[in-house]
Amino acid sequence: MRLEHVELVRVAMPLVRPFRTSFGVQHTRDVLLVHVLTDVGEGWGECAAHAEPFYNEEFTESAMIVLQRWLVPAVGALEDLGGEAVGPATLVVKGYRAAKAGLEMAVLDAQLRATGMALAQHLGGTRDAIDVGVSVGITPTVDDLVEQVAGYVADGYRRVKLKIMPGWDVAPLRAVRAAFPDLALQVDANAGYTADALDLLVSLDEFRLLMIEQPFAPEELALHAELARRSTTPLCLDESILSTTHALMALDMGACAIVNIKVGRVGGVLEAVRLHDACAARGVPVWCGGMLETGVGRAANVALASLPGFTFPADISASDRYWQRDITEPFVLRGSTIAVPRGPGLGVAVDEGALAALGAVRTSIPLAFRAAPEPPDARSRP
Ligand code: OSB
Ligand code: MG
Repeated sequence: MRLEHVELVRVAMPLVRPFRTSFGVQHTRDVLLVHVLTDVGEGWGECAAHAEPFYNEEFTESAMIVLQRWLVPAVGALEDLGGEAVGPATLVVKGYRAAKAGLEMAVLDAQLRATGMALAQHLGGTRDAIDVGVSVGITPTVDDLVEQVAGYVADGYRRVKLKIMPGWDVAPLRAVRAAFPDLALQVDANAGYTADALDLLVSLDEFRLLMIEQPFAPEELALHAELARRSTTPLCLDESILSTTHALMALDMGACAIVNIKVGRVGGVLEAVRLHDACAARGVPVWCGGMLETGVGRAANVALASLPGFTFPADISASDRYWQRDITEPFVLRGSTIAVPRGPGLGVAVDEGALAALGAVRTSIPLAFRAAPEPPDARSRP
């Protein structure tokens, strides 16, 4: 298989409600899709980078530049392309894991569509439906939060993650826990706290949380380990874990007991599977995180979460929790689960009409760097 053409498709997707975290608020998702045409057919991938470098260093426009200048040329030069070749071919580029993940996803989609195999099957998935939860942003008031949580519980979600930050932690948790005494509840701080909050974070033990996700900055592994020693609530890392190696280091240090695995944060679904396998070998539970993906990235997340080591509910909610109209067929909630697509590749079809209606901007990446075919040998001409 070889690349014949690549285009980047950027589309502003309005969220059904604003999503506020410790690093800011989003009203619209700046979505970047990677569309590859190969000699065996097309494929789609999604780059999970956000419009701003507030979750991590990457952002949509930086990802576009890196894809155009280095990642697509490196992969376009391969004659024997397959999903597993994308990581090695782009290793020379440091970071930009969401951009790499988007390109790898598109190549895998094309490859698997051509062979008729579903991504979940290719990755070693063992379930046909996955347990999912919902991630609830910071709201203007505690009453608004309780009302939103009630709506999601009524929809069928049985695990709720609340975003917290300094000044928005004990009071909202007390109110939600009082309203839903038995709800599976966890929190995510997106690195919003510093060492002076250790006592406060230990005090969250009273809310019987499933886990606390990433309270401190990504590099503060020792501080996470200190909190883990002092509190009974398990710690989970998100932003700190960029690869399997990072996860093993964090586990060795006692900095976490649970790992959030995100395709875009670790550089692609194949590294995500390696990370899953390494954690499974140590008996460490993992779960699949989300980055407000469209149906394209969501399909990859669902396939990944069908692997056996994903034991906590995923941050993969139904499409209608994010979008009025998704750009693929929507993922729907059945009970508290989402079905794993069975079709070839990602198993979803991109709705070109939806992309056009949303005013998607398409940028073609020329493959002109590729050597022109050898001219026929002059001596063999008549
Ligand atoms: O930290 O898990 C996170 C969304 C964007 C960036 C970071 C995070 C999130 C979420 C939402 O929590 C998960 C989802 O529903 O996609
Ligand atoms: Mg998180």
